[in-house]
This record gives sequence, structure tokens and C-alpha cells, in this order.
Amino acid sequence: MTTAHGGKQTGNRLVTGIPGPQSAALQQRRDRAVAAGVPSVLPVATERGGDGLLVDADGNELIDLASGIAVTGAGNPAPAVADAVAEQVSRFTHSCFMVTPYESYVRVCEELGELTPGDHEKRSALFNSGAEAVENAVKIARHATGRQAVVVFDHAYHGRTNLTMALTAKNMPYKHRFGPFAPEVHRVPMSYPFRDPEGMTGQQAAARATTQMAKHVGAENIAAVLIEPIQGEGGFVVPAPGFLRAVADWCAEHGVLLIADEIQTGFCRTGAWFACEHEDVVPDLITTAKGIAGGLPLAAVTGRAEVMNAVHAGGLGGTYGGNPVACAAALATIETMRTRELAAAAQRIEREALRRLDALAERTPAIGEVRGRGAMLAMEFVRPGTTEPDTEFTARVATACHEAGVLVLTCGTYGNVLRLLPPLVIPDALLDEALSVIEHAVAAG
Ligand code: PLZ
Repeated sequence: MTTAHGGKQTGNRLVTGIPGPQSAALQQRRDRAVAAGVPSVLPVATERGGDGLLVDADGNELIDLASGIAVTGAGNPAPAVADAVAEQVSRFTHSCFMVTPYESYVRVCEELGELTPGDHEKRSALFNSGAEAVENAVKIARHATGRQAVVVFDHAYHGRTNLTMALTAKNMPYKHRFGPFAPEVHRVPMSYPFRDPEGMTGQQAAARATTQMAKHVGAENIAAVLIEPIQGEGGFVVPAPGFLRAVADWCAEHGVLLIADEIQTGFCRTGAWFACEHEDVVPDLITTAKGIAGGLPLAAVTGRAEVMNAVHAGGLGGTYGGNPVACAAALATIETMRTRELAAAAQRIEREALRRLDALAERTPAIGEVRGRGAMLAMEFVRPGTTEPDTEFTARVATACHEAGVLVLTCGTYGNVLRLLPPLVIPDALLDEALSVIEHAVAAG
């Protein structure tokens, strides 16, 4: 029997063990052809997507609480994205915007100017990946300020290229034996309420960070402070209220540019177009990727016109940045987010999931904290009664979810955070079903 969203009934989604025989066969081929450094969380051979479902080559339906790491929030594929991509592909696939321009690139930049926080005049430049956007934001900030230092935070994740590895906090697996790293990157403490001294306010955590900036680097040497308004890979760390605001104020006072990395948090994921909005913070530059284009590779830097335009003509670019197919996908994604009101959908997901997860935490001493915003939610697992990370427990819960057909991801500096990134279009019944699987997995511990 199938349900309204085309899926099977609870308990009837899996037709083989996970991974099934077709997936196992693909894994064998993959081991002989693909570099070992690129593993997969769940080695099922993906055949089709849907609103909250992934179907594998063995016919198993998995409930998708990963969205390809916060990418396919508007659907996989969103019908409007599939149509827009097909239409664009039939006209032209590439011209290189630096050779001959096209309207969709300009339109994406217009949308970014309107959707990102702040009423000031803005400009944007388009790239291919999140890491590339972050690299360019740093290039722009250095050029515009004539300063070199960049400040980042504990637990930060900004990418895997040489500069962004330096900006990323965690050694394993991102940086280990990949050095030497780019210089002039300085790390300061993040506001991490679960791990900070009890009662530390956002303002106090900001003072702790900015004091170090002043003391170790010198405000006059800092081009930019780069921050994820809610940290992603680092553990879905939501800073204490007022932290971002205080850091932003310090930056403004000292002529330091504030770059918000909204690559994971952006495009309705946290229940607003951008996570900075929850804290009423207007960054000077903002990096976006992931959710912007429904799975097509696209990224952007958007910022104050005078900062963005400081760079000489030809100083920014690339062969593929703002590819027309990716731009068509972005425009259809943004339209889908508007018409299906996906920021509000993320808020509904937050309400429903937090109700269940908070109740679960009440009866589960291994859950140190439930946190997050919108459809970016997490549980941090610890040894009961302590804040000592329990990485093994987390891994067991994730594996149990996978075996029951629910695709969850882990994250965190200590690998002890289970994170939920459902597509914003997930039907209520599917989310409920997935939460029941998670409750079981946690109870079985
Ligand atoms: N900034 C905040 O979350 C990408 C990384 C997965 P790219 N996060 C997923 C992995 O293990 O590689 C990310 C992010 C934030 C930058 C990036 C980098 O974006 O598109 O992966 O380069």
C-alpha cells in the first residue's frame, strides 16, 4: 500500500538489508576505482530522490534527514528546478560569464542582494563551491581593507582547499598531514553554551573572543572575522544570544569586516532566509552555497558594494563560476522557497522535532543537549552526568538509524553530535516516522 506522498507504509520501506546486494556490488566496484579518501556515510546506490525520500538500486526507500548535507531543502529534485535545468540545458550549457554574460547570473545576484540581510547597496560574485566562496570572501576582505589577518573560531568549518583548511578547526579528517597551511589565520574561542562556563552570556563570550583578537593580532591588522552564525560541521553550535551582535559591533568599531559563512545555514534552513536574521546582525560579506541551487554546484559572495567593488576588474572569476545551468536551478530553487514558504516550513519542522527530541532528552541521560534552529537540529551525546563526549554512543545511534532506513549524519569536533537536516519539503508523516526510528535507536543506545 502506498501513502499520499508515494511512499510505502511504515515498516515496509526496506526490501533488503542496508546496504542491499546492488549497493554492495557498487561498493566493490567503487573500492577498485574511487580513491579511499572519499568515503560515503551510507553506501547505498542512490537511484532516485523525492520529498524526503531516497530510493536505492535495491528498491529500498530511505528517509532522508541529510539533504545531501543541507543542499536539497526545496526537494530532490524540486519540480521547478528539474524543469528550469532542462530548459536551460536545451539552450546553452556554458559561455563563461567572463567571456559573454547572460541574464540568469545577473538575476541570481539581484536576488542575493534582496534576500541577504541589510538594506545597503550590495554586489555579488558567483562561484562553484562553498570553499571557493569563502576563499574569495577572504581575498575581497584583504584587498578592500589592505589588512592580512583573518580571525576564525574554535569548531569552525569552512572547506577543504588550502586556505579553507587553515580556516577550518578540526584536524582529523580535514587537515591531517595536508599542511603547510595558509598563514595569517588566527583562532579564538566560540560561544558554545553547552561547554562554556555556566551562565556565560553571549556578551561575555564575545568579549573573551575579541580580547584575544586585540591582544594576539591587533584590531588594525585584521581584515575580517569569519563566522558561521550557527556552526555546521563543528556540531550545530548555536552561540549564546547576543554573541554575534557583540562580535559584529566590535568589528564595526575597528574597521574589521564581518563575514558570515551561511553556506550551511542559508536559504531557509534555520527558519529564515539567513541565520544572521535571528540575531539582527547585518554582515559586511556573506558566503552562500549548498541550499542556493537545489544540488547544482553554485556558491556566492554577497556584500557591501564598496567592499565588493574594491577589487580591480579581472581580480575575481573562474571558468565555471555562475554556470547558467546552476543559475537556472538557483532561480527555480528561490522561487520554490517563496511559493512553498519554506522558511515557515523549517519553523514547523523545528516545533515538531524539538517537541519529540526534548521529551527524549528528558528520559535519556546520554543526551547532553538538544539544540538548533529550524530544520538544522542536533543532539549532543555525553557520558551521563558529565559533558564528556560519547562518540561511540553517537556512532551506534547513527548506525541503528541507517539500518532502519533513516539517513542521519553526525558532526561535531568530538563526533558526538547527531544532526538532522531534513529537506524543508519533508511531509509531516515522514518526519514523524523518522523521529520514531531515532527514538528507538537512542533508547537501544
Ligand atoms: N562553509 C559552513 O558547511 C560545507 C562539508 C562536507 P563546499 N560543509 C559540508 C565535507 O566533509 O566536505 C561547508 C560548510 C560551511 C563552507 C563549506 C564548504 O562548502 O561546497 O563543500 O566547498
